[in-house]
Amino acid sequence: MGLPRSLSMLLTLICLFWLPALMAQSLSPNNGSARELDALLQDYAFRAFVRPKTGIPYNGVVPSNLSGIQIAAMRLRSGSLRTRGVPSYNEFEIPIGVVEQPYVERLVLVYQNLGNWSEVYYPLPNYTYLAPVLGLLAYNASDLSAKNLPELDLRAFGDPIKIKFSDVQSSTGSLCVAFDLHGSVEFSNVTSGNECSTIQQGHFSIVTTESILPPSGGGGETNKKKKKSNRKVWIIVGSVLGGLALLILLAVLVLWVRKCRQRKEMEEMEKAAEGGEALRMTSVGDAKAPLATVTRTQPALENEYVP
Ligand SMILES: *[C@@H]1O[C@H](CO)[C@@H](O)[C@H](O)[C@H]1NC(C)=O
Ligand SMILES: *[C@@H]1O[C@H](CO)[C@@H](O)[C@H](O)[C@H]1NC(C)=O
Ligand SMILES: *[C@@H]1O[C@H](CO)[C@@H](O)[C@H](O)[C@H]1NC(C)=O
Ligand SMILES: *[C@@H]1O[C@H](CO)[C@@H](O)[C@H](O)[C@H]1NC(C)=O
Ligand SMILES: *[C@@H]1O[C@H](CO)[C@@H](O)[C@H](O)[C@H]1NC(C)=O
Ligand SMILES: CC(=O)N[C@H]1CO[C@H](CO)[C@@H](O)[C@@H]1O
Repeated sequence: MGLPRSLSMLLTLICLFWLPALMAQSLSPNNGSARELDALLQDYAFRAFVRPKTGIPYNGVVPSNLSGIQIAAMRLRSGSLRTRGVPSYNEFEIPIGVVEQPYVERLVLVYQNLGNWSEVYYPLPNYTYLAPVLGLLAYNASDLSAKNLPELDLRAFGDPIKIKFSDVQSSTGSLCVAFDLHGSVEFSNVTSGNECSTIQQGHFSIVTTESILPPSGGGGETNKKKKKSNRKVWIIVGSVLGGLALLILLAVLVLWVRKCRQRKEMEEMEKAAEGGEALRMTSVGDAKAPLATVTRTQPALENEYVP
C-alpha cells in the first residue's frame, strides 16, 4: 500500500497548503516586499554615482519592471549634514541637527518616489493616496558599490524634517502618513495644505479616508481598480481550476495504481497456486500424483474477465 498512501498524502498536503498559499499570495501580493524594494532601490540609486560631488542629487534609473518609480542619491559628509542640513532635496527639507547612528564619515541619502507603485508596496486599506509615497533612507557611503546595505538610523534632534508634497489631490480629511522601516504606520495632520514632517527616515505620503471621485474624463482610477480585482479573481479561479485538474489527475493515478496492484496480486496468487501444486506433487511423490491434477483449478482465468 506504500505508493497509493503516499499519493493520497500528497493530495492532502496539496489541499491543505498549496491552494490557500496561492490564494493568499494573490490577495496580498506585496506584504513584506517593501523592504526588498528598499534594498533594490539602494543598489540602483548608488549606481547613479560616477565620481559624485557631495551635496548634489544624482537621479538613478530603476529596472524596467519598476518603471514609474523615481530614485535619486546624494552623498554627504556627516558633519555637513549635522551643521548645515540640506535645504532642498526634491520634496524633502532637511534642517540642521540631523544625525545618523552609528556614525559614518560620509553617508548617502537615497530618495524614492514610488509614483503609481505606492499602493502596491504600501497598501493602506480604507485610505486613498492623495500623493505618491516618498522615501528617504540613509546609508553608509564608504562603499558605493555595496548591495544590501543596512540603513543607518537617521534622527532630527532640532527641527523636524519637512516634506513638501507637490501635486496633492485636494480632499477633505487629508492626513499625513508615515511608515517606519519596521512596518509601523503613523498618521498626523497635514500643515500648510501639503506639508508633513518627521523626525526620522522612512516613507511618507498624504492620504484621505474619503473616497475620491474619479478624475474628470473617464474614471481611470476606478477602471484600474476594477482591472486589478478582475485579475485577482482570475488568478483565484485559475488556481482553483488548476488544483481541481491536478486532483482529478491524481485520483486517476491512484485508481490506476490500485488496479495494477490488484492485477499483480492476482498473478502472484495464480503463480503461488501453481507453485504449491508442484510442491505438493513432489513432496507426496509419484504414488499420489493423479490427486494433484484433479484438484487443479484455474480461478484466475475467471477473475481475469471481470471488468
Ligand atoms: C525587477 O528586476 C530586477 C532586476 O532586473 C530584479 O532584481 C527584481 O527582483 C525585479 N523586481 C520585481 C518586483 O519584479
Ligand atoms: C506604473 O506606470 C508605468 C508606466 O509609466 C507602468 O509601466 C507600470 O506598470 C505602472 N505600475 C503599476 C503598478 O501600475
Ligand atoms: C476598513 O473598513 C471596514 C469597514 O468599513 C472595516 O471592517 C475594516 O476593519 C477596516 N480595515 C482597516 C484596516 O481599518
Ligand atoms: C561603513 O563601510 C565601511 C566600508 O565598507 C566599513 O569599514 C565601516 O565599518 C562601515 N561603517 C559602519 C558604521 O557600518
Ligand atoms: C489634528 O488637528 C486636530 C485639530 O485641528 C486635532 O484635534 C487632532 O488631534 C490632530 N491630529 C493629530 C494626529 O495630530
Ligand atoms: C509591510 C507590511 O505590510 N507588513 C504587514 C504584513 O502583514 C502583517 C499581518 O498580516 C502586518 O503586521 C505587517 O505590518
